Amino acid sequence: MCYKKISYIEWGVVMIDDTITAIATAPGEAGISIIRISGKSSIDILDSIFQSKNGVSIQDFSQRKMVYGHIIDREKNKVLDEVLAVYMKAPHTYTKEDIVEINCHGGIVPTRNILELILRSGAQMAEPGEFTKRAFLNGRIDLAQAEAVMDLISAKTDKGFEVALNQLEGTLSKKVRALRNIIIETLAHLHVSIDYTEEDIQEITYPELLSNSENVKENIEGLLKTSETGKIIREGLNTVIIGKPNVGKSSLLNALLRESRAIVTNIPGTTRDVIEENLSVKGVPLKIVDTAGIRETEDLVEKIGVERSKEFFNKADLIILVLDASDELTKEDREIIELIEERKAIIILNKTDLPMKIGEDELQSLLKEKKIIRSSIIEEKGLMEIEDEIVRMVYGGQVKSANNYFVTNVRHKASLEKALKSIEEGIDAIKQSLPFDLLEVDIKDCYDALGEVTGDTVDDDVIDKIFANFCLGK
Ligand SMILES: Nc1nc2c(ncn2[C@@H]2O[C@H](COP(=O)(O)OP(=O)(O)OP(=O)(O)O)[C@@H](O)[C@H]2O)c(=O)[nH]1
Ligand SMILES: [Mg+2]
Repeated sequence: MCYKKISYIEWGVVMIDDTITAIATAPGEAGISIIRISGKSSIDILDSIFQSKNGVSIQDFSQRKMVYGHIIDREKNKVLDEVLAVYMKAPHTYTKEDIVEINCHGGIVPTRNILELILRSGAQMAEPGEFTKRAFLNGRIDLAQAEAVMDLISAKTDKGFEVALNQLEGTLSKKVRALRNIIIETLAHLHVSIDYTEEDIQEITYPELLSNSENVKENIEGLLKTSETGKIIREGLNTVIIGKPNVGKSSLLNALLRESRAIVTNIPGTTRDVIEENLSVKGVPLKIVDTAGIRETEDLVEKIGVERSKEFFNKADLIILVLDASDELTKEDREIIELIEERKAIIILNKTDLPMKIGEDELQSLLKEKKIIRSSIIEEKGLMEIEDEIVRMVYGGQVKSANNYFVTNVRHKASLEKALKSIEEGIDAIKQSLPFDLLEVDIKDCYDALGEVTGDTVDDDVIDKIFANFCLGK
């Protein structure tokens, strides 16, 4: 029995005829593994390989009920494993198709043997992300929601997970759809105005067009504004700790990490190369780099370290400059302060437990508007303020709890930028009172670009590319 893959479009719904299977859990030794089957034949396949304890067919049990039994290779008359199996009927399932899940013993042998048996029984091996792709093609979720599934799995921080979960629940999609609805109404009115000029129909006016389009434009800009934070939530904020030697840079890294990662000594030039670490500050993921103190040096190894520090400095999103309060401002400090003038930076005045020598007035005048945080890493003071400031820098002026959607995906960002460009061109055309059929093109382009986010207007090859990045069994 083999189910050939035939897809055809019927009433706008893609019907998929073949049944797919994959191991849904991570490979290797584990308590249990789960093998998934989805498609028309999944329940028949389970029936043909599963024997419940009392010999009753699985189909005589109600759906969504875990049934205890064994997987039997009937051809070889061999028991493959002791399992719990469940079936779920379409359409209220992950893929909107009939789904089977078999919980077997975790381990390479039982999972491989059961998977092989399912394949022999007529299922096809699923491609990466194919279960989620079916959920999309069968209309249960849109493309942005499908992408959120992958983000959920790969999220490294609580915040990343929370944002992905919101996206999965459709927060971003809803916002985009609302904008598309405004546009479609405008387009409809525009159409009528173009096609039925002779008749007694209220034509859309230029001021009306302008106000609708500007509303759309502002909303797209609002979404795009979240993308900088969105990128950080997804990929981490590139942060670099700089300062002259011996000010406490490595001590700060260790304090933020809450472990002794970098060597700390009172010898200037202790850190000779960059040290990279990932950490989460109140849910904000940071890719943080502790650098070799920047100074003129003849030591070759240290020289290379200083050069590498400068490279990291150049590409950082956020700079944490550490200064020593117990020392006077030096030429090195002044040079570094000059370097960060145009950059997003947090200034830390460390070693405040020692007698102050630094000229604070001069320092503040050099730093202009930049905020100075006092700390004594050794006495564990100021760390909370530093963490709060990092979070504040990331969210900018935005109140994070009020904003539960962020554009985290570069594909979405590109589509929104395209939509923005089209609506801006449309607005220009409206302002010049160009003919309706010319405006219509720009407004329609904006509508289509927004549709790319939710997958309403997107090419098949884009869809294939997106799902190819998923893991197998999802
Ligand atoms: N009194 C005092 N000493 C501190 C403080 N923070 C760090 N130190 C000490 O300052 C010295 C240098 O600290 P590090 O963290 O190694 O400094 P660094 O900036 O990484 O130094 P290099 O790697 O050499 O550039 C160590 O002896 C620390 O214990 C502080 O808040 N107060
Ligand atoms: Mg150091």
